Amino acid sequence: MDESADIARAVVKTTCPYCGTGCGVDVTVDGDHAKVAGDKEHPTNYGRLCVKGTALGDTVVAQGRLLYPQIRDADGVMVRRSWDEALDHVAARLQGIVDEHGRDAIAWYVSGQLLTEDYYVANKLVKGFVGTANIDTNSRLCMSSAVAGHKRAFGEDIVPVSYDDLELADLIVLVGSNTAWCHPILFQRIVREKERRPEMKIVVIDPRRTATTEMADLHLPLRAGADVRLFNGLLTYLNQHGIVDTAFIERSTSGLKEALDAAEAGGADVRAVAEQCGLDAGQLAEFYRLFAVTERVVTCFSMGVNQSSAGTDKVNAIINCHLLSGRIGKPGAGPFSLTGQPNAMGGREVGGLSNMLAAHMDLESAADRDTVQTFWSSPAIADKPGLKAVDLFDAIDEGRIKAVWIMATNPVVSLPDADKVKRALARCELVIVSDVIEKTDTTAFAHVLLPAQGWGEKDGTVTNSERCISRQRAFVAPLGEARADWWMLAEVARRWGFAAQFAYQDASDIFDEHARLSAWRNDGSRYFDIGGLAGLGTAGYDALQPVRWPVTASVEAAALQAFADGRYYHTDGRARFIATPPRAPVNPVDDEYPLVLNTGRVRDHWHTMTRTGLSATLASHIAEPYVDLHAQDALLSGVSDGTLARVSTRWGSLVARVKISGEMPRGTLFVPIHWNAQYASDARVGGLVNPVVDPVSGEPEFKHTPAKVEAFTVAWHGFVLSRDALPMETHSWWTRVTGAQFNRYELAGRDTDADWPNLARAALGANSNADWLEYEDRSAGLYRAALLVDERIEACIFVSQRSDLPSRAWLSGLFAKDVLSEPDRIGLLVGEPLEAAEDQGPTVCSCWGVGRNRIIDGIRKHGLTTVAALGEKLQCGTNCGSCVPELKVLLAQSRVAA
Ligand SMILES: Nc1nc2c(c(=O)[nH]1)N[C@H]1C(S)=C(S)[C@@H](COP(=O)(O)OP(=O)(O)OC[C@H]3O[C@@H](n4cnc5c(=O)[nH]c(N)nc54)[C@H](O)[C@@H]3O)O[C@H]1N2
Ligand SMILES: Nc1nc2c(c(=O)[nH]1)N[C@H]1C(S)=C(S)[C@@H](COP(=O)(O)OP(=O)(O)OC[C@H]3O[C@@H](n4cnc5c(=O)[nH]c(N)nc54)[C@H](O)[C@@H]3O)O[C@H]1N2
Ligand code: SF4
Ligand SMILES: [Mo]
Repeated sequence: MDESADIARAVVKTTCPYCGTGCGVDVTVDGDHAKVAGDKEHPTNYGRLCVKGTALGDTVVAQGRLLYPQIRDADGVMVRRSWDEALDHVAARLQGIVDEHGRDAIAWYVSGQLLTEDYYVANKLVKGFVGTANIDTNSRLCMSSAVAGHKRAFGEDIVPVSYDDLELADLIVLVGSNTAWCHPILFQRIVREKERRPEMKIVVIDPRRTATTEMADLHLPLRAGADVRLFNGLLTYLNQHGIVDTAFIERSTSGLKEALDAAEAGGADVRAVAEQCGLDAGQLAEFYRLFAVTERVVTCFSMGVNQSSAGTDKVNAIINCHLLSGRIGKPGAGPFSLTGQPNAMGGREVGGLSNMLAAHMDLESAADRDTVQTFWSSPAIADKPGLKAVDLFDAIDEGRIKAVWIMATNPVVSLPDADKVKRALARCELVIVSDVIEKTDTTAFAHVLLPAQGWGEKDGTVTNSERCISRQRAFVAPLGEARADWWMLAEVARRWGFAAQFAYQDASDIFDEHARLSAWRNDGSRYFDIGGLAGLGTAGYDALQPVRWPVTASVEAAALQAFADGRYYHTDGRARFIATPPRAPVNPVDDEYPLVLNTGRVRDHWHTMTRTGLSATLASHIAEPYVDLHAQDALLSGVSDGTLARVSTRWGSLVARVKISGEMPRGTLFVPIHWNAQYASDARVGGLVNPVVDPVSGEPEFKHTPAKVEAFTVAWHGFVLSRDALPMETHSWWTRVTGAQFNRYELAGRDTDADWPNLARAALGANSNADWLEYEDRSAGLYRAALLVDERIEACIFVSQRSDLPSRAWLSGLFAKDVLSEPDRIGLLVGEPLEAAEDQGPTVCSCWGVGRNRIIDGIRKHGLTTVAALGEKLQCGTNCGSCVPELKVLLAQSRVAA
């Protein structure tokens, strides 16, 4: 046997646990390090990975893991217990609450980050054996408007487009989607196709300028919330210009007249529509024209559509246009809801939402309930929809729900009106949390903590945005006593006397049952059918290759494009046009709260940072919580770039760094969703978001809360870099950033007469053989110091009355050195590098660690004008491509400057 065969055997093929793009990953375990590469055979990414995927190895670590079951004792202290003790406790306490208050007094709140097998067992246990539908999921915050829109239009939650269709399209419309940052590999596929066929057009509809809009032929910066108006206008326009597939409409749809009437009610003239959407009429007309003249159009949409009090109507307003023009069920055409979480789609297959039943069946249908209950041999089945996420936490707050089991989600950070969520959990009799991480904003409220297996330890399947099922395979042994989420649930079921119905040996048993249920009493009545994957056995399941559903026994049915036969899944087999009269966001701005708070994602962090927060590579792109706003609004609010500001709404407030990126339209703010109490003193944006929801889907209006901005005045700004972790959480404002060889703390304080030399010594713990470099200018409020041991830097601190402190990137570089040079030491005293080249500036290309200053310098020095030339010279942008939009901006800015 040669060595290469050994290495080949050690590669485990699995799936990236981040976004719904669903990239295949090859993992090689090398000692205690997991080496990660793109899977060249996976039909999603063909070997590519974005920054987050590439840095996955950094997150397969023991740091911060929840290792053992714990129960809170009478003094409020979490105490380690055995699995048996913990599960006995959970089963008995839940049973006790049901006996006393009924089955609707307990609830589950689960997640699109569970594997399909976990998700299936959770739904089976709750809906079929507890007999309540009080199980909702964080997909309510994410995909529920798309689900509701699909069900209204198609009769079933079906995404009719595949990634290949994007490459076949001649026009791609991206609505409310920052695809470049949130679905990077999918976006790279679009960009590459655009390079191959420059005549292919990309239109982006988003109030903000983003990395995605940078790559577009046309950007429509519409007024927040105006999407229904815009697509109603398009429907009218298409109708007026005869872009109407009459044969298809007569054969396969109903409801057109009502939809057209509702669309036209707002005015049929493009200029009027443009004005209502806050758009330039010429640009809007250009979009309408492009849509009208292009047969192959895919409209991708994401959270700017779903997370709205008119989210479901936005979805249907988009679908209406595809139905009218017959641009659906054909190659390169159709509406495409991009899923957020890795298994958002799998969750929908198993009926994860509180108003759904397993295998795309309906909770409200007696026949479907009978099908599911008979298949499960279950004693009871929920017969009314359970509470949706926001209502569910209200019910906890009001004491109607007395116990909740939270799995794989962090609601204290991610729900709207999140301070209320805190209050509700503090009041709740029994809070059970299964998580992989010990300390989160939510685990702080747990009475019982159950350690779940992390990404590298779990086995099962996930389904991505294009309905492709991929295996997630374990490649390391579970840490501590971590167990699969499905196992915890099945063990509780066993304690309730349902051992026979939950007798799973491994994930393949569960998948098999799920596959069989999807085909049972189906006969083509439900499009979701993976009966062809039943009976795989453990070996077949282990070897399962990525496959798109449906996978029925009949090969022809599976190969057909969804809706190609013009058949839909309402009982009459027709699709529905839905009338969508436009509605403004529920809470308008007013004099007190004059700005619209928009919230969303940054490129290199994932949600509440429990995993991406561990990676220094990922932390270096955007290190701190920030509020982005227009220069004019900043002026009116009395704040300036780089200072701190308080952002407040009627629901709560936070403090973040002001950023004037030039990307925000007047009257709007953008705050990222990621920072929370583990990483910052006061930056949890969920506390500010209004708890308004869409009336059909129950999805929260995360993108629109009236807000105001004020200066957060501090006496000093500072930061500390230290090889040792230090307790820095006492200052007025702080944020913690993971560094490669150090911990970084950004600080600010209101105390005016701090004795820095003493404070620094106390904080950094100078020992006797340490070398202490120090500079202080009391009158200017300046202080800096560095601690050296054996010529190596151990820690440094910089304090100033002003916020423009020395470059952290330069100082990070010093921590990589074993011996500091003379110029390094002088630089520390002067507060800046002696040679400019030492300061890369903030990271732009995380894959190759290339900073802003180096890129600008490269452009100037070598007269570079293209992204390709930059890549050749500095490597930036040549791996995952996520930074290409930022490189383009830097190239453009340098051209302007020149
Ligand atoms: N890097 C990264 N990637 C992720 C995630 C992550 O945490 N980090 N999370 C994943 C998950 S779960 C999800 S759901 C997806 C989300 O992916 P996206 O939906 O692409 O991301 P968001 O940043 O939430 O919001 C998208 C855009 O909607 C715009 N928007 C706001 N209001 C409106 C409006 O009224 N109309 C329109 N047309 N647009 C509007 C915002 O300005 C924003 O640019 O990302 C997934 N991918
Ligand atoms: N303001 C605002 N809020 C938002 C959004 C927004 O755009 N704006 N977007 C919303 C959307 S789309 C989403 S999807 C949510 C996401 O919000 P959350 O679901 O709350 O965010 P995550 O940080 O992904 O939380 C996942 C938790 O599960 C743990 N975990 C990871 N894997 C496993 C596992 O296998 N088992 C178990 N038991 N635990 C695991 C992680 O450590 C983490 O604590 O946020 C929503 N909230
Ligand atoms: S695009 Fe990036 S985060 Fe999303 S699945 Fe692929 S590698 Fe993971
Ligand atoms: Mo999401």
